[in-house]
Amino acid sequence: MTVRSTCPYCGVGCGVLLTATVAGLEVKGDPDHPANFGRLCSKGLALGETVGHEGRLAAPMVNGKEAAWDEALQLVADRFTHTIAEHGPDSVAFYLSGQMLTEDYYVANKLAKGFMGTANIDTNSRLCMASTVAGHKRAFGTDTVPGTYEDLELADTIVLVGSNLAWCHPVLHQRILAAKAARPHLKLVVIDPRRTATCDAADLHLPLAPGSDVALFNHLLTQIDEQGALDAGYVAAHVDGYPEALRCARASDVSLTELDGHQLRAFVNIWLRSEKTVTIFSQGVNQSTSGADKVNAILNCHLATGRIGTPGCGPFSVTGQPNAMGGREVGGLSNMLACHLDLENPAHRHAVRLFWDAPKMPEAAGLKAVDMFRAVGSGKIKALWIIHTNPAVSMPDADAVAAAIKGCDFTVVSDVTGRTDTAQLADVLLPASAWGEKDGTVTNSDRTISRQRAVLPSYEASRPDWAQLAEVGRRMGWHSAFDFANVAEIFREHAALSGIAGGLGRDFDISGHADLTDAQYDALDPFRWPYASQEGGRFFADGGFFTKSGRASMLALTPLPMAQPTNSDFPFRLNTGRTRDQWHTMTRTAKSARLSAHLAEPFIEIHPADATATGTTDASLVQVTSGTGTAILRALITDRVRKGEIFAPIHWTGETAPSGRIDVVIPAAVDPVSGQPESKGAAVALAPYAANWYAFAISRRPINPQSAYWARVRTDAGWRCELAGAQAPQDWESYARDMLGVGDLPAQTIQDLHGGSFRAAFIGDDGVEAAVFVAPRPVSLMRDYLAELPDDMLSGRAPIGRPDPGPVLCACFKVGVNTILRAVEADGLSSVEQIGEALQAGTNCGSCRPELRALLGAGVIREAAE
Ligand SMILES: Nc1nc2c(c(=O)[nH]1)N[C@H]1C(S)=C(S)[C@@H](COP(=O)(O)OP(=O)(O)OC[C@H]3O[C@@H](n4cnc5c(=O)[nH]c(N)nc54)[C@H](O)[C@@H]3O)O[C@H]1N2
Ligand SMILES: Nc1nc2c(c(=O)[nH]1)N[C@H]1C(S)=C(S)[C@@H](COP(=O)(O)OP(=O)(O)OC[C@H]3O[C@@H](n4cnc5c(=O)[nH]c(N)nc54)[C@H](O)[C@@H]3O)O[C@H]1N2
Ligand code: SF4
Ligand SMILES: [Mo]
Repeated sequence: MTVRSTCPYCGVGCGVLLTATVAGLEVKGDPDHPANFGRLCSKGLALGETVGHEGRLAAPMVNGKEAAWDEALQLVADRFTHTIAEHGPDSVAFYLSGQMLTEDYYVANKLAKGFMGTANIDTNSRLCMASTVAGHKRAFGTDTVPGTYEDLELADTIVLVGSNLAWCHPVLHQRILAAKAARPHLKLVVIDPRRTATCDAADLHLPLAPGSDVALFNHLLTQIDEQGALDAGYVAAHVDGYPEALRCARASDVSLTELDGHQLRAFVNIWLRSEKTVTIFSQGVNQSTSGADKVNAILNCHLATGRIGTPGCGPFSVTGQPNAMGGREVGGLSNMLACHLDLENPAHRHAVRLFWDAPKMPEAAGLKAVDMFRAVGSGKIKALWIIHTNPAVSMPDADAVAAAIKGCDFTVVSDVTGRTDTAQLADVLLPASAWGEKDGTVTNSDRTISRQRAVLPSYEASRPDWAQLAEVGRRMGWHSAFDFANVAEIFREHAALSGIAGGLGRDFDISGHADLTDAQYDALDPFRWPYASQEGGRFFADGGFFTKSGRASMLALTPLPMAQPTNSDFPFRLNTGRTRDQWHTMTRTAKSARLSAHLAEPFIEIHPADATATGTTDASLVQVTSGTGTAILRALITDRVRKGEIFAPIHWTGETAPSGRIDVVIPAAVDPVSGQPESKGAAVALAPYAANWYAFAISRRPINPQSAYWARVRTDAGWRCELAGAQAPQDWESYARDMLGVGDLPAQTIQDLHGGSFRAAFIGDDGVEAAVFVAPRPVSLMRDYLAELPDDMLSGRAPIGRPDPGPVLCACFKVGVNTILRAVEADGLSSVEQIGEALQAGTNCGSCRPELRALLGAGVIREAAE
C-alpha cells in the first residue's frame, strides 16, 4: 500500500509517496503535492536509507538502565510535580523543536503554559526563525508570511538574502530555475558574503560584508524614494512610519556593506525595474544580533512599494525545519500562546485559559533558549525536558550548554536514538517513534498544512512524542485535559482554538477543520491557512494588518555593528551553515552512505590569501579558536569566501567528529529584540594544527578512534574515518586493532618506522575486514575505491583499469568527481546537460548541478580530504 506523507527535513514541505516493501521503504515525490509536484532533493530521495533500526532507542532508560514506560513516565511526572511544588513553576523548563509535529507541539505547550504554569518553554526555532517572528510582528502585528510558493514562479525578480537555497531548499530552488528557464527575463539576485552554490544561477551576486544587510536595504529605501518607486497610495492607506524610516535610512552609511557603486547600482536597478519582486530571506538574516532589524529593513522596502500580497510580490521568509511554521502556530516560543495569540496580552491569555480550563497560566514571557540554558547552568531550572533537538551540539557556546545539561538535577530527553551528544547527558531517555512511524501535521514555508502519515510500525517500545507528553499530563493529575485518544483529537482541539483566535483578530484560523472526523483527518489533503471557511491565499494586498489600527509599521533602523568585533587576537570572522546532503546533527542523514559521500569531513572554507598568511595548506588541519572554545577542521582553500572570513558547516558532533563541533566556538551573543543568537559571526583566531601523523581507516565494523582529530562516516561496506594527532601511538598495530575492533584477526602490515608510515589490513572470513593507512603527512589515497574494502588494498591504489570514482558529487546516481572529470576530458563534455546525458549525473534532483558547472569551469570543487 502506498501512503501519502511529507518529507521530515526542510521547510519546503515536499509531499512523498511511501511504500513499505520487503526490501525496505520506497520513497517517491508526490506529483499532486502543491509544494513539490513530484520533485524531491537528494535528502528526500534517500529517506528510505535512513529508516533502518541501527542505533535506535528501543526502550526507556532511567540512569542508564532499561526501564518500563510506567516507571519512566511516573518518575518524570513525580519529579516535575515535586520540583514545581518545592521551587515554583519556573524551576522547570521544556526545550522543543521545529521538527515536532503540530500535535506534539500543541500538547507540550498546553502542558507547560496551561497546567504546569510555566512559560519556560522554548524551542530550537529561537536559533532559527525568532528574528523573522519578531520582525513580522513589529511590522504586521502578527507572524504572517504574506505570500505563497506560486509567487516565486510569477515574480520578475527574486532576491535571496542570506539564503543558500540551492542546498537548503533545493526543490524551491529547482522551481525557481524552471521558472527562469521558461521566462528568462526573471532576474535572480543573491546577497551573501559567500559565493554559494545558489550564486551559480544568479544574475547578480552581492558579497556584502557580514552583518551589513540593514545598511544595504536602508540604501535601497532611499533609492525607492529618490527614483520615484514609492507607492504613495498604498503607504497613505495602509502604512505608518515611512518618514522616520526614510530619515534613518538616509542617515545610514552604505559603505558598511563594502560593496562598490557599480554593484549597488546594479542591485537597485534590478529591484526598481520590475514591480513583481519577491525577497526570500533565511539564516544570513535571522542569525544575527541585528536579525529582527534586518527582517524589518527588508519588509520596509516591500511596504514602501506596496509589493506585498499580490501575485509575484512579497517578502518571503523560508522556514528551515519541516514544522517551523507549525511551532509558531501552536505558540512554541516562550513569549507566545497557541494560535498566534500573545502570552502577555491579558485578553488572549484569558481566552486560552477558559478554552483549556487551565488552573494557572504564566503572565509574563518565559526564558528564551540562551537564557534558559544559562538558568539550567546556574541551577535555577531543576527539571528539563528536551524533545526532538540536540542542543549540546546546536546551541552557541555548546560546551557550556552540555555542561549545564549534565549538571541539571533532572533531565529528560525524548529522541529516536540514545547516542546523541544530548541524549548521553540525560537522566531519563524516552524512545520516540520516528518519521514514517507516526501521524500528525506539519506547516511549510507557505502556510500549507500537510499530513505526515505512518507507514511503518513503531520501533520496539517507542511512542510518539505527543503520547509521552499527554501521559505525563495525566499522571500529574490533569486527566481530562490530556485525555487524547489520537492525533485527530488534538488537531480538532487546536483548530477549534484557532477559531477563537480568529475572533480576537488573529491571522491563524483553521477553524473550518475543527469538526473533521477521524476518517476525514486521515484523508486530509494539503491545505493552506487561513481556513475559517475556505482555503486562504495571500495577505495584505489591501492592507488589513493585524495591528490595532489595521496599518503596517515601517521601522526606523540604524545599522549596528556585529556583537563581536574582530581584533588582533581574533582576526577572522567565522560564518557557519549547511552542506547539501546532511541534516543538522546528522542523526538520520549520516545513516545513508550516499549522502555521507558528498562532504565526508568537517572543514573550513578559507581564502587563498588568508591561507598563505596563516601557513595553511590545502587539506591540512587548522585550529579555530574563540573566547569560548576550539575546533579542529580540514582546510578547503577557496575564493568563494571573502578575505578575512571563514565558513564552517554545522553538522559534526561528538558521535561523528568531536573536534568539528563548531558551536563550541560560537559565543552566545543574541539579538536584543528576538533573542536569536548570532550563529554566523564569531571572531576567531586560526592556526595550523600541528599534527605529526595522519591516518585513514575503513572497516566493516564500527570504528572507535581516539585521537585529537577524527571524523567518521558510513560507507556501503561499513565505516570510514579520517584521523590525525600530535603524539603517535607506541604500537600502531595494537592501536589499530583497538580502534577497528578486529580482536586478533590476522593482519598484513607494511611499516616504515623511519618514515613514520604504517599500513595494515585485517583479514576476516570474507576477505578484508578493516584496514588503516598512516603517514606523517595528509594521506593521499584512492579513498572511495578503498571504502569498498577490496582484497588487495595495501598499495592504496586501484588496479589499472579500475579507476577511482572520487568523492560522490551526484548523490542520486552516485557519480564521483573523478568519473565526471575523466568524462569531461576524454569526451570533451562542455555542459551540464552533456554530463547528464553521458553519466546521468545531475538529471534527477538537480542539487548537484551548480557543482557540475563548477567542474566544467576553473574552480574545481574537491572534497576537503582529497
Ligand atoms: N541540506 C540541508 N538543508 C537544510 C538544513 C540542513 O541541515 N541541511 N536545515 C534546514 C534549516 S533548519 C534551516 S534554518 C535552513 C537554513 O537555510 P539557509 O539560511 O539557506 O542556510 P545557511 O547555510 O545556514 O545560511 C545561509 C547563508 O547565509 C549567509 N550569511 C552569513 N552571514 C550573512 C550576512 O550577514 N548577511 C547575509 N545576507 N548572508 C549571510 C551564509 O554565508 C550562508 O550561505 O536550511 C534548511 N535546509
Ligand atoms: N553555528 C550554528 N549553529 C546553528 C545553526 C547555524 O546555522 N549555525 N543553525 C541553527 C538552526 S537554524 C537549527 S534549526 C538548529 C538545529 O539543531 P538541532 O535541532 O539540535 O538538530 P537536529 O539534528 O535536527 O536535532 C534533532 C534531534 O531530534 C531527533 N529526532 C528525530 N526524529 C525524532 C522524533 O520523531 N521524535 C523525537 N523526540 N526526536 C527525534 C534526532 O535524532 C536529533 O537528535 O541548529 C542551530 N544551530
Ligand atoms: S526540498 Fe528536499 S529536504 Fe526539503 S522537503 Fe523537499 S525533499 Fe525534503
Ligand atoms: Mo533552522
